[in-house]
Amino acid sequence: MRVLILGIDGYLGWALAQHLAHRGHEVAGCDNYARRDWVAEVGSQSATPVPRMTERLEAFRQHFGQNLRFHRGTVVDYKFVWNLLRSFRPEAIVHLAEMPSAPYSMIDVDHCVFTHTNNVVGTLNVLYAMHEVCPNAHLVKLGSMGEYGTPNIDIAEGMFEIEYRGRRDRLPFPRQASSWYHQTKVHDSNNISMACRIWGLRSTDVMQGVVYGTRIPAMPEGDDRMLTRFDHDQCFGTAINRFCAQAVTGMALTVYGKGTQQRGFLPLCDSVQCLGIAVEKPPLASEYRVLNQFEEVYSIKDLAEKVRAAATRRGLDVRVAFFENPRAEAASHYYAPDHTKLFELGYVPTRDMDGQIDQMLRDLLPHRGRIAARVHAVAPDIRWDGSRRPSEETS
Ligand code: USQ
Repeated sequence: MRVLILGIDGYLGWALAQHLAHRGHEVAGCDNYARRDWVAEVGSQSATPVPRMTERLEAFRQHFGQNLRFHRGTVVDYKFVWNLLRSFRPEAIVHLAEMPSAPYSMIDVDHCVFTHTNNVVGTLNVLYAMHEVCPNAHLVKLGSMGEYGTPNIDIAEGMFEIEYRGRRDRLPFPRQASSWYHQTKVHDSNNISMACRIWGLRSTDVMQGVVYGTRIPAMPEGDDRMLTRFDHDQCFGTAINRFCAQAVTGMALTVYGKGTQQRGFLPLCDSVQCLGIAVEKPPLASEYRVLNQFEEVYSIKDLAEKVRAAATRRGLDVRVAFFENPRAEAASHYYAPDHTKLFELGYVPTRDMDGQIDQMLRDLLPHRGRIAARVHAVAPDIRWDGSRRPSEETS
């Protein structure tokens, strides 16, 4: 299948390109290198060195025997998107070209508005270009489990049956985001669902949990050019990844609040597995399909303990520290999201979090100097109330 990855230079994009090529798909991609710039803006760098794109493409050709067609550009430019679709004629488009960080979107009004413009306008451009150029292609769009928030009832997989004043319907499950970033994903979901309704486009909106990990099976061993980026700063590093980076540099693990908040997590290898399944098993025309994508639900405190235990087994001395929570999020809450549709489509979870954490520690140890060099970007000081002051350690 011809698959176009928007945002191919990022954490998921570069890994997904390898997974899809390994499965025999013809892959093309675009990127404007924004992720490299945003991470530099917040004073950090990827723990794993990220080569120039020309080097990445050469390595890709050597390992997968195909030339990855790469185009530099932004999805916020409509002409660029239109031309890209016209020249590659994708059968599936995986849209990862969004600003992915909740804290970055909360810095100030400029970062909030930028996140909205980049994410919402980019997705609208993709929808319009698909409508005009390739209406039968399938859009796989990366959404977020954070769109749903933490309601006090089970979370449905996209749509749910509801009875109100004696009448029944199947409606979108309520979205209650808690960051401007997550809110852009809510807007995207609404826009994509409408495009399917009025134009007959087909789309899978993937409500993805928090991803962690350094490797996927398709990634060739022993060639660092094929590694994907790995961020650990307060904006672009996700919880477990940050904890592992902190562990290898001897920093205390930064648990926010009491760490009793719960989220759904999944390893990078399962993230790309699920996106691949979505690509290979498209929905019907006009269908707006929602998949909740995570492996298991954990509290942040339990995850920090898991990382600490894994680091101890590797002879590292690690402490778990609790910081006042810079975010506005429920500390204790009910959390029971459905996630069955991917299993019905053939998803086989890896279920090896301890192994994945150990692999991360092994991959990060050679790069501990790069992480330590950006240690100032790790401590949280972006607060959801708009102030910018470092979170105090509470214990
Ligand atoms: N957290 C800590 N300490 C840290 C970092 C995070 O306790 O050092 C806590 C946060 O307070 C939060 C949880 O861990 O409760 C998850 O935070 P995160 O930064 O790992 O993830 P989040 O901001 O929710 O966003 C990430 C990705 C985003 C994706 C989302 C999926 O950056 O692109 O959409 O995970 S989900 O969380 O399911 O919405």
